[in-house]
Amino acid sequence: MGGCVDLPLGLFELDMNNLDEGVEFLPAMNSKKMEKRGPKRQVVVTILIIVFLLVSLTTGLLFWHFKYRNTPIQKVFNGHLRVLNWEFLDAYENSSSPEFSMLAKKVKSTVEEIYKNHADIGPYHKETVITAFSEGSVIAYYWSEFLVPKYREESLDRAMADKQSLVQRWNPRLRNPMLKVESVIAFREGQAGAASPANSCMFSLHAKEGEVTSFTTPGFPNSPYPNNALCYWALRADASSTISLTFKTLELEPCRDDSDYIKVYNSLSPVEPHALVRLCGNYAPSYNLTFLSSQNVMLVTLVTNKEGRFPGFKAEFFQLPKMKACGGSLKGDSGTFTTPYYPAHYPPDTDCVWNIEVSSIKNVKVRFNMFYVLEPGIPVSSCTKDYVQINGTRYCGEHSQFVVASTTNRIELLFHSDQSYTDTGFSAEFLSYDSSDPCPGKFTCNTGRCIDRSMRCDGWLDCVDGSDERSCTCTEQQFRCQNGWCKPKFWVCDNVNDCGDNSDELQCSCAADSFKCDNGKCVPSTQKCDGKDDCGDGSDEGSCLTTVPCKKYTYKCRSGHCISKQNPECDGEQDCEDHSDEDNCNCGLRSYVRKSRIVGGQNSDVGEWPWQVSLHVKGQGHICGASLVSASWLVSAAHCFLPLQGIRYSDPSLWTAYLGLTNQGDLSGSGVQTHKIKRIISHPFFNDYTYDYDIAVLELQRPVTFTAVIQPICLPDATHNFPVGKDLWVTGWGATAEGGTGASILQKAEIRLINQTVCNQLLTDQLTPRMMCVGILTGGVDACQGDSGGPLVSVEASSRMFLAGVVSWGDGCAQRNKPGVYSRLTSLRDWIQEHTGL
Ligand code: 4AZ
Repeated sequence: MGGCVDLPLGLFELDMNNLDEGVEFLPAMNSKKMEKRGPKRQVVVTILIIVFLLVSLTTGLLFWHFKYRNTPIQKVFNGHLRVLNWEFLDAYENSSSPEFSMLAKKVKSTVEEIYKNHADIGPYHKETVITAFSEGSVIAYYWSEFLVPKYREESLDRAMADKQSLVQRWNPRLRNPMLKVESVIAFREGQAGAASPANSCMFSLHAKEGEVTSFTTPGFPNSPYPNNALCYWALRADASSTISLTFKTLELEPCRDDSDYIKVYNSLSPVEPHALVRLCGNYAPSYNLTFLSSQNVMLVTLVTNKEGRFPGFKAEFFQLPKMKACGGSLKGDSGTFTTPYYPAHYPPDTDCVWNIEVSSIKNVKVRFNMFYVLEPGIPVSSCTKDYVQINGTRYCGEHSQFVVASTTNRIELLFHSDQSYTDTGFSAEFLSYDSSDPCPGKFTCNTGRCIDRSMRCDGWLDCVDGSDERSCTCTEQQFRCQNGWCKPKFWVCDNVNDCGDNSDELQCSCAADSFKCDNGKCVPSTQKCDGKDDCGDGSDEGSCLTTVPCKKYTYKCRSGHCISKQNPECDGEQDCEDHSDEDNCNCGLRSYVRKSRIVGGQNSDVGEWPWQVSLHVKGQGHICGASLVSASWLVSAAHCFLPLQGIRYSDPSLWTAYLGLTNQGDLSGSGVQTHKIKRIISHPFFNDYTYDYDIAVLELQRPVTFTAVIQPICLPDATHNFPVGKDLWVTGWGATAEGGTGASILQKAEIRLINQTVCNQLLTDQLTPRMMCVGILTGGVDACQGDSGGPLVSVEASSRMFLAGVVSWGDGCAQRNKPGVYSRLTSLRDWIQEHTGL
């Protein structure tokens, strides 16, 4: 035995010698010994190797067979079938009733029989459970579990997907079947049932004629919904009805891949092809969350993960008669029409046709004012699921206003929704037009849309196809882009590609060995990150990411060390060794991830600007805006507190701050908090002639409670850089036109930061370093009287919003080349810190 063992070892050594020169060969005398015993030993070795190989092969095969080929995988299918020869009883809605159990038993054995007769299904079927019944005659819902070897999985999937074969295999076989079934449909289980929840709940609700039925997540609104939960709400209506379901409030965990979610199905089976919507996060109260079913059932599921505390939802549903038909024939010069139940989500599985006809001497066009026909995962180029079709062209997705014109007096419009995922739909009007003058008094876009003549050649694309900006002769104040468009000269070299072909930014590029500063200046590349502010705005010392000597433009960590990264505060990255750049960052975020898509114009949605404050004076109503920067402090403009007509506006007892407010007409609305002011500190250098240092901080008598509609805005560091050309948002209840009255609904406007030198020229040298100009130089968008003191905010890294300015003054409102002037927060930041500690 000893020799036998020696030999293979020797072989290995030989092998290894080929690899490693340091291993010695066996001595010559040993090899002689081996030669002598050679033939017998070789036979033994060969047999041993063969045996070894055979054993390995068999083990491998067995291992593969059991582990991969034969080890069954568990698969669950959700299905439903229609029982034709059975009457529906109310008791079938209660799964613990004897009637339910009796029918469930029959359906179960029918399903089992169907499976048994199918060679690709029967052998792998483990269990079927009947979960619910609904009317029509009787629809039974069930799930079936299978244990199937991997190599048979595909054929099982195929067989289960073939509803024809499932029914055919059943009916002819039984000469006298107790249950006549059809439409046996099953789908692979989606996520909803795949979880292994610790908490599950099941509710069954039937709509009552003429009544609205409410339901909520467990514990709502006093305690959060459970973690690790899977809850079902089976909603039913009478046989010839459909269901309208509305989520009145919805506050779930913010959306992530594995976050909590609810799904609504147009079926009592949680199957993806019948899913209507998947919702997570938090929706503004005005967001339309109404869904329609196509039949008399709906299923709501809630799937939660193992952590988080969120309130959940409150929902309502009622039944309504099944829609008979939609679409129809529309005649006349103009008219309006919408998708069924607009602005609720249109029902699935619906087809509508509108035949529109105007007077025979005119042409007809259709203008979509709202268009939301978006199906998740479907590119707008294909429109294979839900769509609108006009003259053979399909439209889907989300669009701002657009027009489809016909060259005759008729148009046929078709709307189709498939089984799954619905959206808000469209609201449209049809209009007759004269083919020789389609837009009387207006400019006609190539798409057929009519826009104001003043919008032609103004630098903004008002026609979606840009036809309003083509073939323009540029004015004195405009720059001609290479693509022929005319843009305001102030947009040249502002670091924004306004032309679309970047030609407005080309003449400004610096030489190859130099660096382009954010303010457009060129400095030698060697001066970048040299610790000196060569640009004058610190941009050559930004993003160097090293600890540097502290300078005016370097961010100072709490430790006293300075870093040269630009705008490091609250950007989600820890830049200071002591992480102080990411401290106090509970600010600048909206609570609602989805805001309303229906509210039009420049009205703000509830909770869209949760730091916006309305400052009221007793007997006078809203006077100025302000921004919430912490639980106890507001930032506003000093000029709001100047004495006027004998009234001492600097007296804090005159003022009341309204927080969480959107509509001035609803001061006691839900979510609104009122606070008295403890003290008003205006900047001591405020100059009521020049409006230099126009800033004030206000301390509240008691701290606010942060809510979904009340949140603080982030204060930028004094070194924060808001680059010229950046789009910023201004909000307020100020006048909507110069000399006009204030707005009732909080207004918002997107405006641009303008170069300080350019603006100083426009405003005849009235700017100081504590001011900045923001606006649209073509006019039309601006802050105005009553917006003063309110926020000018910038969306920064990690979507946080920072206070960039405070509405201060202007030469009128929204005039051409007269942008609004704002107090520059960064220049006044140290003073704010000194008085508020923030
Ligand atoms: C004001 O009177 C006012 N166009 C505020 C801002 C602007 C003009 C006037 C800017 O409160």
